[in-house]
Amino acid sequence: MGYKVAVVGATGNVGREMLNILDERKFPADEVVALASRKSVGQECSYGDKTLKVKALDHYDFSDVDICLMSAGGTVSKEWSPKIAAQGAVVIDNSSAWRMDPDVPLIVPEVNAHALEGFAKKNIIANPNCSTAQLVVALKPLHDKAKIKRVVVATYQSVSGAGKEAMDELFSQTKSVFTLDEVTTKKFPKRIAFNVIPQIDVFMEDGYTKEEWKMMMETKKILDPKIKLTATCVRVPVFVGHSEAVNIEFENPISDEEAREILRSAPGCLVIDKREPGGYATPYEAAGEDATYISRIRTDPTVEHGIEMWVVSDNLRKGAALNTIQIAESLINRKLLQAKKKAA
Ligand code: 2RA
Repeated sequence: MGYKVAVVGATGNVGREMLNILDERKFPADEVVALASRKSVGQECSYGDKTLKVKALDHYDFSDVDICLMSAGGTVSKEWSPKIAAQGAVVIDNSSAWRMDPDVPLIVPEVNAHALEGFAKKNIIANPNCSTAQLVVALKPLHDKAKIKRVVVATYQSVSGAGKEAMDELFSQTKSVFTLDEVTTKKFPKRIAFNVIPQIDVFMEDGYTKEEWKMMMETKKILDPKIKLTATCVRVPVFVGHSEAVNIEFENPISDEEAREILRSAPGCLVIDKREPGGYATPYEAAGEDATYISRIRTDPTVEHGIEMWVVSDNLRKGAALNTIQIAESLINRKLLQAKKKAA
């Protein structure tokens, strides 16, 4: 017997990608339902060769749903995840609402699938922020080898991380530049076309942004609370794919050759690292793919044991939808989730 899966926020960038990936990976679902807020009811979403009509979240009975994939933002998740979980569906949430809750596991399956064991406390599992997910996939195998002390990361994040309207804004601003029309800004604090913006999410009291804080705190929760991390998160005019320049300081020796070999065989990682023009990954190649691409691996000679590298991934996939579905797959593979008996 297969599972009944609900996708909440099915009309958004990540929700649509979730439906694609469920189909691509032949997720063992007998039934998939697309849910969203009332204003999206009746819209259509593709799931393989089927078309799903969107239903309203607030009228839905979750009592026979096994897995609920949530991508409807923090406010909706705060209200709805506990209600859905109380009806016996395990909620895998893509928002930041539950990530730091000590009773909610924050999971990247290649890194800490073992932490899933605690999910039953709230019946909610959190998916990390996109920029954290790809980072920890690349850090974990190196941490196992040489123990990471400190990470300094600068991100180059695509506009799709900020949703569909943000993608539309990059498109329309770019068009306006060419047609000499006025460039109007709504979603971003400054113009994004032909520009970069050193702010993602709101400012915190200490001058970091919330996105930077999330990278710091989530890396500690997923990988190791002893790792010190500082980040500068930047929005760039790219539609899909986040890039990161990552500087890592280790406790123990590790050469760039060793790091490259370790990453070559690490789960979820794909090393593209020829030291020649174009011998590295860019978001253009990563978009639509599952892997976390790692390039420009080199020794940082300014510290005792340091490695510098470039990490790129599709933020809508590994950074969101794919990771969510991999979490569901891990629950099933670890026999932590049985399909409910459905009424005939
Ligand atoms: C962004 N990290 O790129 C966010 C999305 N979760 O804006």
